[in-house]
Amino acid sequence: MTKDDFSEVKELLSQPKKVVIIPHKNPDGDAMGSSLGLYKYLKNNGHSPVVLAPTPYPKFLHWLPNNDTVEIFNEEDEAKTNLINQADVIFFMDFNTLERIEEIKPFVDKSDAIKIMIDHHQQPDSFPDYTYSDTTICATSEMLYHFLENINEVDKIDAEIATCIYTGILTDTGSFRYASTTSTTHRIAADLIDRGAVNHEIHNNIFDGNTMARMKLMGIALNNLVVLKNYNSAYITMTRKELRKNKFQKGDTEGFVNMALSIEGVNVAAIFIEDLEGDFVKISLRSTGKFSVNQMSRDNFNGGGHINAAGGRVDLPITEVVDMFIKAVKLNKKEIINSNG
Ligand SMILES: [Mn+2]
Repeated sequence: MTKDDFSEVKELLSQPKKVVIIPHKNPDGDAMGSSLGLYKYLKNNGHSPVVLAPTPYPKFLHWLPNNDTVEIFNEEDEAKTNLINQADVIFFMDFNTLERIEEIKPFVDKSDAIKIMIDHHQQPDSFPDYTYSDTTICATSEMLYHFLENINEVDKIDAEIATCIYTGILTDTGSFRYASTTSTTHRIAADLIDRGAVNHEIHNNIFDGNTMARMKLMGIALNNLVVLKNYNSAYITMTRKELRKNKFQKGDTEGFVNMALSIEGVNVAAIFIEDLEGDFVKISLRSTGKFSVNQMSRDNFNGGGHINAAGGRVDLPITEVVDMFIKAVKLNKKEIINSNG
């Protein structure tokens, strides 16, 4: 977005509007943090906003301020489809293509609302009227802060908005540790604390909600962990059977792939998880340094994301997906070994 674009958006939001805010499906902390932060800002300023999530999201995010106002989309439910049909403005938070909200896409396609995307994933689609995209920024939630800066509204950030933005930054930076975390990120985090985000409570809310089922699944993940020493790589598999037996709940495997990446000498890590409903395997990839798992996922796993964090899915048996990964790390051996050089 140019300076003029920000002025136009500011002008657009100077009158009360019906606004729908859509995070990506299976929303994570950044998607929900940026969406609910924007919700509260718009609500405080006379608009009628609603966050419409394509699918449910994990329990560890349900404490977020105004979580009880979030609607989960259902194409059979006219009250929900009407939200889109009657919207003046639709915000798309933390995703770059309508494929990430497939359930809602047909309704968005028909809508003549002004469409605004705020996102940090690579190669955004061109459908929105305004696209605020920056792939160098660690979190869409940090981008929401910059968005408010650009329309001169940072002073409107209250404690709830600050809490939401802080949560998105915290979860998308792996607690301020990924390379995408900049001094600006820390300055914004400091400002958010000054504006009422209680940082230690947010950390507790996000990380101290482990269930016994999740701990058991973590044990299985660690047991299934394989290190490919010659390729500075590691991977974890989790089968449908293992998930079922241990009462898997959405979000339980969140962050497991980072355990593999944390091993000394491991520069690329993957987790392969059999889906419980569909006949496919979900993949999460992480890397350190210059090696792009976004590219690896685009080339092999029908997905994408960021340089150091990407996802994908493949409709093949898990053993074959693992073989594809092993082939890919062999092919990229040099780049992976030298990724931190
Ligand atoms: Mn994000």
